[in-house]
Amino acid sequence: MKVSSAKFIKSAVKPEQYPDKNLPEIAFAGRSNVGKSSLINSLTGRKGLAQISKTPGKTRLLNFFILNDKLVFTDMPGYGFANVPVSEKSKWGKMVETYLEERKQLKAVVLLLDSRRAPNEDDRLLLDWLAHAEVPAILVFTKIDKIPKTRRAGHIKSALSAISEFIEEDTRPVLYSSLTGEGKRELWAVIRHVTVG
Ligand SMILES: Nc1nc2c(ncn2[C@@H]2O[C@H](COP(=O)(O)OP(=O)(O)O)[C@@H](O)[C@H]2O)c(=O)[nH]1
Ligand SMILES: [Mg+2]
Repeated sequence: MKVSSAKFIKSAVKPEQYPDKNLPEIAFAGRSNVGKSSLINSLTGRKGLAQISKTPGKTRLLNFFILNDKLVFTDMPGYGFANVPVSEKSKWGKMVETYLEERKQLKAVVLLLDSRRAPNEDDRLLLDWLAHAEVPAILVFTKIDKIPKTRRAGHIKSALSAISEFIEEDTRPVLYSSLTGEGKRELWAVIRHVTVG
């Protein structure tokens, strides 16, 4: 998609704070440092867009963006920080679970996984919530430029085996590099597919 405008709308925790736009919505989730901000910036061609989600006070919130006045992106807070207090974790859990269950216009969640690492318990928990809320997951392996082409298939296969109970057997994840732009057309095609109609 050609992004001619991309704007931050607002941050939210609770449903009454979500933007009241009735437009198709795609959310982005993943472990902290997985490359989420880089991917959102790469997809939209806006270097500073996801920086907004890093500003103090916004890092633990749902941050909503609108593209071309017709598609909403939700940047979900990154998970898996070391030393996060239990109370923070449960607040995060409640916010995320509520969003997944209540947001009617949410078409899919793009789950980012680091190509070099095995999915962990936090990734599995999110996949479990997605399944319960019946929200489709779009799997994206980030930082694929760090894996030589000859070793990619093996890496991806073993990563997928760690989450096999949550995915269809024929799942084809998108391999993405925010550095080179690899995977960008493919991910847009998947997003377009889930947001039409
Ligand atoms: N080589 C490579 N590095 C990446 C890629 N995406 C992100 N990074 C780096 O990974 C680090 C974390 O990225 P960031 O987008 O801030 O992750 P976030 O915490 O998930 O938002 C930064 O140093 C990025 O430059 C990628 O596709 N390839
Ligand atoms: Mg970020």
